Amino acid sequence: GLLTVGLLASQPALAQSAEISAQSLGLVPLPREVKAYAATYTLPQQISVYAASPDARNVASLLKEMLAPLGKTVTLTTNSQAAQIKLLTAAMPNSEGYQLVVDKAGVRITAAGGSGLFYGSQTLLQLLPTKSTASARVPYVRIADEPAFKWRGAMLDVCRHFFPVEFVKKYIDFLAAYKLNTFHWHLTDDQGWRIAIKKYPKLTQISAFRKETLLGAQQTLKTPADFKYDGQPYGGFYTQEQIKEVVAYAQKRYITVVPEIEMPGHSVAILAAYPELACKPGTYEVWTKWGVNEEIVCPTEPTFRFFEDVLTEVAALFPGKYIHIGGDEAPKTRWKESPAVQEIMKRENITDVEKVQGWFNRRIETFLASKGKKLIGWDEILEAGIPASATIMSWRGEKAGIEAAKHGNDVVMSPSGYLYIDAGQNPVPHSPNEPLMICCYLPLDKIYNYNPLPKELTAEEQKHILGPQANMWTEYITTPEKVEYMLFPRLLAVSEVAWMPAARKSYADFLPRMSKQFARLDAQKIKYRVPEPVGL
Ligand code: TNX
Repeated sequence: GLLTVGLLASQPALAQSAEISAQSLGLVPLPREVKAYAATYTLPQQISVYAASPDARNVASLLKEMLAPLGKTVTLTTNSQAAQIKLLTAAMPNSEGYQLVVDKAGVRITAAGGSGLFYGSQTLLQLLPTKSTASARVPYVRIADEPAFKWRGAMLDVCRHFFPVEFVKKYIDFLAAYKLNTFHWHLTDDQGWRIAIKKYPKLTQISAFRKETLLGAQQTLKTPADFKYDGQPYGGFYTQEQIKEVVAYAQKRYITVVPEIEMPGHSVAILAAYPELACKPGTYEVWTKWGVNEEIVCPTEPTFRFFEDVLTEVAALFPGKYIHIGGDEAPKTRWKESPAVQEIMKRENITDVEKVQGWFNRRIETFLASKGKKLIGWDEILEAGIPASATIMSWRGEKAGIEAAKHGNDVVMSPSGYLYIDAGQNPVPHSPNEPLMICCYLPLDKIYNYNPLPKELTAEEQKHILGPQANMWTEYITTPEKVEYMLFPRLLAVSEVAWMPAARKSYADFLPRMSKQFARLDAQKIKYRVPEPVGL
């Protein structure tokens, strides 16, 4: 394309070196256009980086951190001549795209803004040795790159098991290294509420802790006597200061944090602290099982007041435009029995109790809009009836996502059969080294070959597909090490699903590039799963 012509014309020096295969560089995700050459440029131990804009200076400070493990020091300069790495800005068709050129004049990364410069820096890092060495040689390259999708997400469930701030930051680093830009933080669920809300202190005093944790795989347990617990109280939460710290950390790395506050289902932890929000006030406990709980908040005025207060604090903490309101798995057992709900149905002229959730969502959506936020929710919110301004996260396959896109809603594709990375990595359930398998075997090639753009949609409708998202539910993923094990190398496949157009992907081509990344994971002491050799 034009980009190539422009780059070529300005880089006569490159033509003098023999070309080598782009594949041999082992880049993940594979950039859109790569030319690689046998010649190399050597980065000195003390690198000076040219950064003239605030975005470039931010990326330069990240480069400093990224290069420190290689024994390099980074200083900033505004003298472009003296710099080994130049971070340059120029108008580009894709705001997240970048160009990376390495030749005898050094390294030049050009992008429209900070995110592109950051992605170019991540690509540069992948071209460098993984360990500290005196001469860090970078192959001459000419790379032009841009993402296929603008939503490139991964979720972490911190409710079923809690993960400390330090690990949440590490998770964000993982996403950033593979050019994802959205971190969905699942902050509330039946088994624990994890975000401090100043107006409701009992959410952290009571809702954040459960009596004990279930041992063993729930789906194999038949009678109550089969259920075994560890007898240890379990929980945790993030203070608002910690939330701000994580948001700022992500923002610096061009990652938007989407907080999820589940409603009206997956809410029994709220009832444990505020039982007056139930249809029938009683005593409730933070749940110690997994699955779908019938005890949910009642869609009455005190509940609206509660969520409006909570969302007011949440909206102030998270600068991104989306707030995820859950919406999944909300059984209407209690609503059906409730005279208050019957009254609402009469008043609002609703004949099907399931549709009360739609009415509930619309009120929440209006409230979010008043705070300048957009509603996103699991695909159940579509069934309940939702305006076109809501975004749907399609998890029960792609059907709801397809329907929503046809309807004019924006969609994030997160079908459980392809992108639920809590699913087993080993075909044999409950094999040693694997966490208990919550559901199913999800092989790497199935993730890799997922195409977020359904063929059922026209080109116009496909524009509503914002992108894919992988989800890490943590019922049986109890520690940071297990998260890393379930995340790697799958994150690399997810990265190519999100960054590359389907037509350019090839699993056969991906595998050797993925293997080259293992040295990088080893250097960070990440305990990834080594996939079995192909063909076995
Ligand atoms: C379904 S996905 C759920 C989660 C579970 C997950 C386990 C979704 C919206 N709801 O509550 O953790 O399955 O894979």
